[in-house]
Amino acid sequence: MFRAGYVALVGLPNAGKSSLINALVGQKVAIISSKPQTTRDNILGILTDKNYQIVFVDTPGIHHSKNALDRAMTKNVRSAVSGVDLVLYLIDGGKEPSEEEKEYIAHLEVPYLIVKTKIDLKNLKTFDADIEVSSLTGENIDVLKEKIISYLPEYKDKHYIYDEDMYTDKSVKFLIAEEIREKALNILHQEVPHGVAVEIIRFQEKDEICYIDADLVCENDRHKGMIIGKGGQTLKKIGSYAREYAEELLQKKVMLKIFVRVEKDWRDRPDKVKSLGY
Ligand SMILES: Nc1nc2c(ncn2[C@@H]2O[C@H](COP(=O)(O)OP(=O)(O)OP(=O)(O)O)[C@@H](O)[C@H]2O)c(=O)[nH]1
Ligand SMILES: [Mg+2]
Repeated sequence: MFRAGYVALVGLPNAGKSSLINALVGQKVAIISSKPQTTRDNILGILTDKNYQIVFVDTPGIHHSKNALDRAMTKNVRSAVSGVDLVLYLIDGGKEPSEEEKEYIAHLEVPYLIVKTKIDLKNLKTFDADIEVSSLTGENIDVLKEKIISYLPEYKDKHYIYDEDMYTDKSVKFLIAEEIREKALNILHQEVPHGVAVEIIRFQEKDEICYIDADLVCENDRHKGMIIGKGGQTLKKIGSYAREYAEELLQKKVMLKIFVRVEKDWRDRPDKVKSLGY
């Protein structure tokens, strides 16, 4: 029997959803950072084997809506949860689940597993979970995989929802834009990261080389200054890490130019949020 279906990863910001999806798929499909609210879109990570295909949906962390971007993210979570075969509800092993979370879980209308994450950490809290994992060490990832498969619908013949060799639904362009955002998130501090978006404005791939121009969008001139850094050092660092990733992904030389663009308070403007792809 072949099994195939959809599994959504849901939980508070920073619970470890993107890290777990990457660990399950065995490829980097989603960016990760220590700052909450890293993921903004629903991102698919696809794991195919001869007997199954699991389509994982990474989602933005559940949080209260403050601006147009937050509202778009909340909508993404809601749409991810409807119609899947299984929800993995992730709880950071170092944090006690809140009443609000328990209530959210109780109201889920699809089968779910509570997954306690980051169990490699010290000082874990004790709470009930269906499975405990570490994306960092890989502990229990295979056990979780087997459990997940048992929830998926069965088919007599091979039933691929996506091509066998696809590991994400996102384009190379999207993956590179996200990588730039990840590097920016990891290098920048305080309030800057949340107001950052990336737009690829030129993507020209030739046999030997790929030319990529990207706009790193931020909310005001002060942030722009912080992103560029003293003598352009910060932006240079972001660019060189992201270029390394792009060269690995495309298997060719990449000329990456990043420009910093200010879109005044874009997160409060629904039209801007939409035009930036959220
Ligand atoms: N020690 C340890 N840290 C982890 C593990 N999984 C994730 N983390 C860390 O937890 C932080 C958040 O991880 P993410 O995977 O980005 O979390 P997320 O739930 O996708 O966060 P949002 O996209 O903001 O909702 C990062 O600093 C990760 O490195 C783990 O198994 N062990
Ligand atoms: Mg994430």
